[in-house]
Amino acid sequence: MAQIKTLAEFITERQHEFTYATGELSQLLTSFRLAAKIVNREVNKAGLAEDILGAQGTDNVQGEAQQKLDVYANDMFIRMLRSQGEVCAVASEENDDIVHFDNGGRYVVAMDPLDGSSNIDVNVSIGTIFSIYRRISTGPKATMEDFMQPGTAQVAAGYIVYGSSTMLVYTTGHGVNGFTLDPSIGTFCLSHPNITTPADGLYYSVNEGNSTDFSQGVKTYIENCKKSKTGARYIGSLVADFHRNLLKGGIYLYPATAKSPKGKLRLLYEANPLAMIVEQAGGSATDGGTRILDLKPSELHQRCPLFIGSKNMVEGVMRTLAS
Ligand code: FDP
Repeated sequence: MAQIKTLAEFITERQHEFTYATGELSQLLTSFRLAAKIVNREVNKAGLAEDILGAQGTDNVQGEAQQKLDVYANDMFIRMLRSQGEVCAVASEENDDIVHFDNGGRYVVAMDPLDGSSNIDVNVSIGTIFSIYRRISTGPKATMEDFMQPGTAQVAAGYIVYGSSTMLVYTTGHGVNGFTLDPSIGTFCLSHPNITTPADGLYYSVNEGNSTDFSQGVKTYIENCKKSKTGARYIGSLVADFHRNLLKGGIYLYPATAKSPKGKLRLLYEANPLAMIVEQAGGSATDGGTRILDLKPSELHQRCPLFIGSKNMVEGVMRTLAS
């Protein structure tokens, strides 16, 4: 029988790669590991449980209707991060402002607790995305300065995809590894060691319903994809589309539109963590002009255009946009 390696064992084995105190990374990732299992349980019964399924009746800071599971997932991740003690503050898609823990923790987390939430009640994959930074401010509480660090300062980033199986994928800057939740034992097991993304992808993922709003460069790139018979895949959950392209090779595009002139996706907890992961896997991420990880944030919920995936495809879109 092949030897099983659990996520907990893997983190312990690889914690020497972490620049800071070795136990800290285990604690940080434990929060996500535990909360992911609990959120996964709720996601799986969303089709049955009427009290969980459906809109909560409030709007989040982006003006989007919050689904009940968004709120549940947000509370769960925050509770787990607070209990582990390494994180002193969280920026979440679901909270207008920074959530402080007042515990002296040395890290801050930016997260989208349940991404692709419009797919919850139709049984389509959704996800969680997280980004971890070392705190740089020195006062009693974390400040905006801690969250305004560029993506290059991330010490770890990851996502969980709740799909036909549930996977946790993360990086600490030493490659990307993926773990699949074995529901029979309730444990994440190493299933995708050392993920590398193909340099030439087979798929492009974009909401073409918005295409009349796209710049001429983006339109031309999409036309070129069609001419070269590149397959189209769009799930409408960033994590799921990204994960698919990471494994198979492809590009995800969310350019500026008339409705979202700065792009729709959020820099801190969508673009940056996925950009760190894709680069670690050999791919690229850009906003169309600048490498995502070099962008200097100025707002907690800042949006940016996103072109992310296989290296040659991202280079191709950059060339087309520049021509
Ligand atoms: P959602 O609004 O359902 O939460 O993060 C926002 C996001 O989903 C991404 O997960 C997804 O890729 C994108 O928006 C889908 O946007 P469109 O419906 O505009 O295509």
